[in-house]
Amino acid sequence: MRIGIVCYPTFGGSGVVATELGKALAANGHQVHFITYSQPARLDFFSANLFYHEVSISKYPLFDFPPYELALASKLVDVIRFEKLDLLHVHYAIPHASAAFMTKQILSTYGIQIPVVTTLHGTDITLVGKDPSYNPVVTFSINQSDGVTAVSQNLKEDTLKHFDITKDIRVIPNFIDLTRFSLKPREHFKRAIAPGDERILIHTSNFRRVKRTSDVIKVFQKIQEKIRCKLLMVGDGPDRVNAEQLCRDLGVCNDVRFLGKQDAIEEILSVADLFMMPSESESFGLAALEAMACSVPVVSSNVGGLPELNVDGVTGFLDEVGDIDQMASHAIYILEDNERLASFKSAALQRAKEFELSLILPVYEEYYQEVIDLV
Ligand code: GMT
Repeated sequence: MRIGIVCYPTFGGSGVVATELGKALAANGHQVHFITYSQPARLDFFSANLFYHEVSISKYPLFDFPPYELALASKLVDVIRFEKLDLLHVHYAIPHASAAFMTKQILSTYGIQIPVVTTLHGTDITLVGKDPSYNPVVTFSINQSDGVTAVSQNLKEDTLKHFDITKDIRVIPNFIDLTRFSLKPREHFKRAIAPGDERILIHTSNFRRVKRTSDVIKVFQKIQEKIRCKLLMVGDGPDRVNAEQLCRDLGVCNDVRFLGKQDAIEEILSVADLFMMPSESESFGLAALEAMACSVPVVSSNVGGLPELNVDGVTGFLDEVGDIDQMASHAIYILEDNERLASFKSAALQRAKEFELSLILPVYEEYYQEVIDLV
């Protein structure tokens, strides 16, 4: 197939899923065209089947807000016509699903029909999409897509609760490439971080409010009262400065390292003993899956799609949002005993294997065919 993929090119979850899916489709013989405003973060190698088309937005003094959606739709019309694409897959509804609708309308004037699949990722529904200023457009453009997928059953239910959706939504979970995400022997790095053989905790995110990064620090401080440990904070975003300040206020700075954005996240995960994800809302929790694939158990909140990934008491624990004490006591339970830690680690890896790329890729391929046959 010749497939167009639209996504945010950033390190964020939806961009990562879209890019990894595109790479895997290309490796499976499909021709994949990424259409976005800059080179996707993980599109970092050459493949004969991979193409990247940049959406350029011209600046004009009249525009306080440059109309990206229009520039994207124009680019899509151009790429679909000239590359003769069979299907367009847009990741994250806003504004990609409505740009796709506009594209379909324009292409119909050329006698071209392009099937569109929209994948809902999370905040496009749970935060931004629900906002009354976007809701009618999001509802309309989801209903106009030829296929709609959601990354968890919970996100599907949330979408049906908050929007008047007439289309069937197919649940296709996030996936993981275990050839990349696996435990790597990195003893030298471990010794550098934890010279006294302390346990290593880790959090990776975009440091947005929804991630509750201050809870990570508060839980860490409580764990430290019982267990010698270090904390790695990976990523960057608006709440990083608050998290750093909180470390100072709580006097834990010497044991917390802020590493910023990192490419080789699997290397860092390989030295970790526990991953923390106390999010306010999380439609799937791809970062937690990446940790589990590197044999790292997860203490997370029990919201959104997290219970569909993290098995309470087996691969980690699921606690109420903001319940610092319970998260700390569950983390201590996992970390205080070597044998118990080993069994949580092994269960985390076993669970991650259920989301292996090779299992999910054919599901997407079959779904594409189903949508193409329908149109
Ligand atoms: O996690 C983020 O804030 C980024 C966001 C995105 O769309 O880029 O991630 C969402 O999509 C990921 C991939 O499907 C999911 O694994 C994340 O759980 C989801 N984030 C939230 O729901 C907060």
